[in-house]
Amino acid sequence: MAEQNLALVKSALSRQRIETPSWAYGNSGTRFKVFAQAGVPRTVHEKLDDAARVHQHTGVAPLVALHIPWDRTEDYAALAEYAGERGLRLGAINANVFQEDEYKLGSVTNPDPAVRRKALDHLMECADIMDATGSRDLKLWFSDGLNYPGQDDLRARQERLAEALWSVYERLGPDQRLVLEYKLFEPAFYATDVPDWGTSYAHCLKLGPKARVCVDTGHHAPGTNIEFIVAFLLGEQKLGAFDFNSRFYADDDLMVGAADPFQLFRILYEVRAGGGLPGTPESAESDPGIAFMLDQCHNIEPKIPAIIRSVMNVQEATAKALLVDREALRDAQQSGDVLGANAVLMDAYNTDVRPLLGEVREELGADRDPMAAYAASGWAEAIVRDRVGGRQAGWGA
Ligand code: AOS
Ligand code: ZN
Ligand code: ZN
Repeated sequence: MAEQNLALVKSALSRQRIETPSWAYGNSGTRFKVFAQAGVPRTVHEKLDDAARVHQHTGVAPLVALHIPWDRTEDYAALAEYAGERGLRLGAINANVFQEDEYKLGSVTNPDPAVRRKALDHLMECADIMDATGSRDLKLWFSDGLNYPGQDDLRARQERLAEALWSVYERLGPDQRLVLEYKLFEPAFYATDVPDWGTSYAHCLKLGPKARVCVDTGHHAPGTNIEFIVAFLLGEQKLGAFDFNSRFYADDDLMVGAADPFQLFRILYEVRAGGGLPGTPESAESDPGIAFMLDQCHNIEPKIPAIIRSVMNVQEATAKALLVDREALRDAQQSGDVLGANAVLMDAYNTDVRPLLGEVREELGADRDPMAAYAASGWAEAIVRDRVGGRQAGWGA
C-alpha cells in the first residue's frame, strides 16, 4: 500500500474511540444463573478503575457509558473528575425504565399516566446527570411492549411514546442528544413498542437533529442485513450510536466480532463509506457523531480481558474496512465487474491487520499486544486480592 494511504489508515485508526459499558465490568448472567467472579468492581469507581486499564492497554477506549440507577452516586461531577484523573471521560447515560414493578405493563407507553410520569421523571433525572457528567448522549432503550394481542392499543402506545420522547428532547441542551435503541423482542414477546430501526428512525425524524438511532447489533431477526440499515441511517444523518456485541441466536450479548467478524467488517465498511470515521477522506466532519459503544455481558469469561479483546475486534474490523481500495471498488462497480468488486472487499477482509494495529498502538503509547500486556500487569491478581464482595451488575454498586 502507498505510504500516504497507510498514514491515512493509521491516523483514522488512532482517532477512533470505543466506549465501554460500566455494566460489562460487573457480574452478569442469564436468568438461570449468575456466576460471580472474584475481583469484580463493587462500586462505580472501581468500574472506572478497570475501564482505565482497558484504555491504558488499547489507547482507544477512554469513554465509559453509565447506567442509572446501577451506577447511581452522590456527586456526578465528582465522578466525572475521578474519571478524568484516570484519563477517562463519562460517555452515554443509559436510562433504566424496565426494572421496577410499576413497569410491568410498560414505562412511557404504559396505559396508566402515573406510571408514565414516573418513567419520564427518571429520563429527566438522566438528563440532569448528563449536565453534571458532561455526557453527550442519553441512551434510551424501552422494554415496553405486549405479550398478547389485544393487551393494549398499539397506536395509542406510539402516541404516548412520542409524547415522552418530545418532553425529553425539549429538555436536552444544544450539545446533547438522545439515541433511541430498538429491539425486535424480549422481554415483550408479541409486540415491542420500538421493535425496529424504522420505528426508531420515524420518531427521531419527527423529533429533530438531536435525536438519532442506536443500532444494537444483537437486536435484529436472524439474517437481517445490518449494514444496509447502517448505510441508510448514515446517509440520512440519523445514525447516532452502535451497541456492539455478537449473537448466535437472539440478544446474546457475546463479545463483538466473536460470532461473525465478517458481518462486523461489512458494517464498518459502510460506516467508513458513509463518512462515519473521522480522519478519512469520506468524512466531511471532524466528528461525524457516531458513538462506537460496546453493550456486552461477560458471563463465563474474565471481564477485563474480554473487553480488551472486544475493543481489538472492533479495531480489526475497522482497519480492514479502511484498507478497502475505494478507487478500485468504484471502477469495478462502474464497469459492472461483479467478481472484481467483490474481490476488492474480500482482499481487504482477508488482510492480517494485527501488525498494523500493533504499530498504531505503539504510536499511541499503548501496548502492541494489549492482551499480553494486561496479563503481565498483575491487575487481575490485585483485584482478586483487594476487592471482596463484588455484586451483580444492575443490583447495587
Ligand atoms: C437491551 O436489550 C439493550 O441492549 C440495552 O441497550 C442494554 O443492554 C441495557 O439497557 C443497558 O443499558
Ligand atoms: Zn443495547
Ligand atoms: Zn440488548
